[in-house]
Formats: sequence, structure tokens, C-alpha cells
Amino acid sequence: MRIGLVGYPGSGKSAVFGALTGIAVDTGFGKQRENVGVVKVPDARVDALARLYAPKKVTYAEITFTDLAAGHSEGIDRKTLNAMRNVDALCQVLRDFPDAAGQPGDPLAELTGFEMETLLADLEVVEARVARLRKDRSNPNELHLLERIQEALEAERPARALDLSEEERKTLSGYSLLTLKPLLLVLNVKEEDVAKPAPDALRDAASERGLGLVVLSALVEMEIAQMEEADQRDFAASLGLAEPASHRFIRAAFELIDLISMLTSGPDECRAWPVPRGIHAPRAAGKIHSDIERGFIRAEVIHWEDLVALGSEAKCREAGKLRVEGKSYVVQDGDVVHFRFNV
Ligand SMILES: Nc1nc2c(ncn2[C@@H]2O[C@H](COP(=O)(O)OP(=O)(O)OP(=O)(O)O)[C@@H](O)[C@H]2O)c(=O)[nH]1
Ligand SMILES: [Mg+2]
Repeated sequence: MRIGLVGYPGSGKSAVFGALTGIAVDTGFGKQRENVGVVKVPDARVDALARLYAPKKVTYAEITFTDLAAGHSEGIDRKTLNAMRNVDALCQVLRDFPDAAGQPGDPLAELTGFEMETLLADLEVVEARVARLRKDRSNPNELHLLERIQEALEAERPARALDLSEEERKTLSGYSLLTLKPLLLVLNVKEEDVAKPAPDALRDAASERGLGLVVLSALVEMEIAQMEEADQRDFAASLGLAEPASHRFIRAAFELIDLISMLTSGPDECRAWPVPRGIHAPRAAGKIHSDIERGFIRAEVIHWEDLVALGSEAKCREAGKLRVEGKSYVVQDGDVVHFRFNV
């Protein structure tokens, strides 16, 4: 799963990328190289299991962030648009700190401006396809769907605002519409503003659109990322934050792409496995190893909190907190799963 960091030039995409990945990148206006980095998803459940088992290895879920070079003179350039089409979700970085010339940011204008540009880019794609389908009359269902999308876009509504079925989403997947991609907003603020809520107008705009909004200062987060783990929380606390803002941001990004975490634990490894929401037990087992999927017999499932509270699988079994589930079981976020299989 790939998440693209997008936004206007100088909004702090590269700085946010650096804060998330710990990869030192060129910041500064016009540094337009595309950077890719893998990020661990902080997970207190995995930490709790690791305290219980003291395993040899602890493995977190991971997501890939791409700092998308923002070629931008009269609008987002083609290359950037195409790169944006190739990611699974977008995080727009909004500048709320003064630029090198001392100009304050206007995050709301960046949000609406970017929205307009992506709407127009999608409209171009949809219009071309609608014209084609009208002409050759080959697929009335698809035409009807695209007309609906076109209507929304023309009314300045992103495609994600429409209530689309699973089937319709599948039909649309080949078009890689930008306004259909999940979007998370990141307000990149001045160092002294990290503990302040986002401005009301921006919060309202985000909630009207059903978009998540995370406040952070990329520069502060970059500093935190350089520290030892134990110091990170203390430093965050000294700024009035419960945890580094980048942790909240990464978790929000993880939720954006509709993944949940299946957990496994034992003396060898405690681990979070990112799996799509709604996945059935055998397919989830296949994420660990194809043999386990093929030879799937059953899944023994404990909710992570029960396991941590009671302290062992045996205690959970005694207390009736261990469930035996079959092939049709839908894995839930935070399930600690032990698969029984036979090959
Ligand atoms: N004060 C302050 N400055 C920041 C913050 N984040 C980024 N900057 C500065 O803003 C400038 C632009 O940041 P970048 O991360 O390069 O922005 P970008 O979006 O990657 O820019 P392009 O790649 O040119 O589109 C740099 O000089 C950063 O040091 C922040 O949180 N606070
Ligand atoms: Mg950059």
C-alpha cells in the first residue's frame, strides 16, 4: 500500500516525509525528486504483547510513503498527476507557517485550490470516456455511472463524496480518479503551534468533506524522529502532546487505506499483519504463509486485550476468551490469531 504526500510547493511534503521515515531528504523550494520510504505503524497492542512474551523479534505493520515531487507552475503538472494516480491514498500537506519570504500560509485556500485542480484533472478523464461510450454505446452501465461522476465533478464535488457500491468502485478502478482516492489532511504548523487545534474554518471544511485532519509541525517531528524512543514521548509531552504527532498521523494514514491489523504472538515473534478489512480467516492466514491458507483447519482467536489482561493463552482458554473460528470467520482488528493447519 502506497500513500502519496502531495501539496503545494513549499508546504513541507519533504519535511513531513523526513519526519516520518527518518530519511534525510532535500527540503527547500523546488527540490523535486520523488522520495520513497517505508514507515512502521506504531501500535500499542504489539508493544503490550511484546511485554508479555519478550519475543526475539517484534514486527510492526508497515506502509510506504512517497514524497511526490510537486511540479507546479500553472497547476499540478502531468508527471505529478500521473504519480498521484499510482498511489492508493493521498495525504495533502497544508502550509500554516511563514515561507522564506515571511508570507503566512493559507491552508484553507490550499485545500480548495488543490481540490479544484484534482476535480478538473478527473473531469478531463471522465469527459473523454463519456464521449467515447456515448458514441459506441458499448457499455450503458458504465456510461451511466460515469455520467453520475461527471455531474458531481461539474458541481465541484469530489467523486469520493458519492455513495458508490463495491461493484461501481471496481468499474472505476481503472480510471484512477484522484478525487476518489482516500484523502487525509496534514496541517503543517509553526513550532509554537503544535498543541493548538486547527483553525475553525479549516476544521469545518475538513468535516464537511468527511476528511481526517492531523496537526503537526514537520520540523518538530523531524527533531523527535532523531531521538531515542524513550525520549520521544517525554519530549512530545513537554510540548503538550500525548505522543509524537507523526504517530497519530501514521495510524490515521493506515486507517485511510482500510487496513486492519491481525496480530500474532509468541516467544519468537510478536507481530502486526496488515490485512484488508473484511478478510476471511483462510486468506488472512495466507498472508503469513500460503501453506497455512491451503491447509487451513481453524483459527484460535483471542482479543488482544483479553490476552494482555489474563496473561496467557491457557488462561484465556480457561476463561472462555479463546474462540475457535472456521473458514467463514471475518478477522477483526486486534485479533490475536493462532492458525491450525495441515499440509
Ligand atoms: N517553520 C517551519 N518550516 C517548515 C516546516 N516544514 C517545512 N518547513 C520549511 O519549509 C520549506 C519547504 O519545505 P519542504 O519540505 O521542502 O517543502 P516541499 O513541500 O517538499 O516543497 P517542494 O518539494 O518544493 O514542493 C523548507 O525550508 C522547510 O525547512 C515547519 O513545520 N515549520
Ligand atoms: Mg519537496
